[in-house]
Amino acid sequence: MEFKNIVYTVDREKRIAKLVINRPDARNALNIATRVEIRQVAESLKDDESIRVLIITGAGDKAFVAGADIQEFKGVDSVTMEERQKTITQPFWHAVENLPIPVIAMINGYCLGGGNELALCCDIRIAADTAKFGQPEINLGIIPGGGATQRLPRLIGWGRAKELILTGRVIDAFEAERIGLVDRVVPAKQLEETVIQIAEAITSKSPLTIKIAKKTINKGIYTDLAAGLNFEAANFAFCFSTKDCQEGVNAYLEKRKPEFRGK
Ligand code: CO8
Repeated sequence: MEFKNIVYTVDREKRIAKLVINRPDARNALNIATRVEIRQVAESLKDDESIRVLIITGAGDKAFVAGADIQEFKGVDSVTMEERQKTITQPFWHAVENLPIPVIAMINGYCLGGGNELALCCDIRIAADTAKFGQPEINLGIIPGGGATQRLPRLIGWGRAKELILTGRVIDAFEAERIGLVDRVVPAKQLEETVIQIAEAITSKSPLTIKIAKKTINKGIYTDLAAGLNFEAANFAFCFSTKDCQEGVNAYLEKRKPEFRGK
């Protein structure tokens, strides 16, 4: 696959893929072409058993993603925007969020608007201490359109989400960690190393069980507790039909390291 707006690399040995949004001069703003390219990668990873974790980050040290590309808002009417949402933007979020493998957002600078919404579609968010977060759409006379009105309150609570969305306030990485918007903050120089460590911890497990765990958690985010618990019970039981479960239990009892095969 050839890309103009992203750099996509794969470490075959580690089974980790890395997607760098590569528009540093525009603070990695997500223009339409970038969204299409990221979606292409996500679609290609859906059935790729050889990759077990995807890392998403931004080029340079200034921004993860500073939001949608505001240039592409100029002169757009609501009919065109609705069409764009349906055909380009919503399928893009959906493709990232529903990837069967874990996705780690490696947040290395401004993480604003659609950038924060992209991070919200990832499973784990690790930030450099220099990163900054916010939903500044209100300053442009719009509301968030990439899921922040729905995903952000589910992650950090209604009150905090409303404060960020209604004021457009930009917060630093430590506040983002305190309110649960990011999972870990590390010195900028240690960002990549930390993310790789987490990715490797994941790739050392059964890829099958990892996928089941992610799917089960995601189902629970968007459903009621009873349905979520039923889904968990069914998936927990399903694990007992896998070879990896037999291997994990036997390895524990035999006091050795398990060798998971994803079956
Ligand atoms: N869109 C387009 N260009 C951008 C964007 C952006 N979001 N952010 C920065 N740039 C450009 C600037 O225009 C500037 O270009 P130029 O050099 O040609 O003038 C260049 O990047 C560098 O920017 P600054 O000089 O402003 O750099 P600073 O380091 O001083 O500031 C900031 C960085 C704080 C990130 C600042 O650029 C800024 O406030 N950017 C806008 C942030 C914003 O409002 N984001 C929300 C956008 S709306 C949105 O995301 C809605 C999402 C809906 C979902 C749709 C799909 C993704």
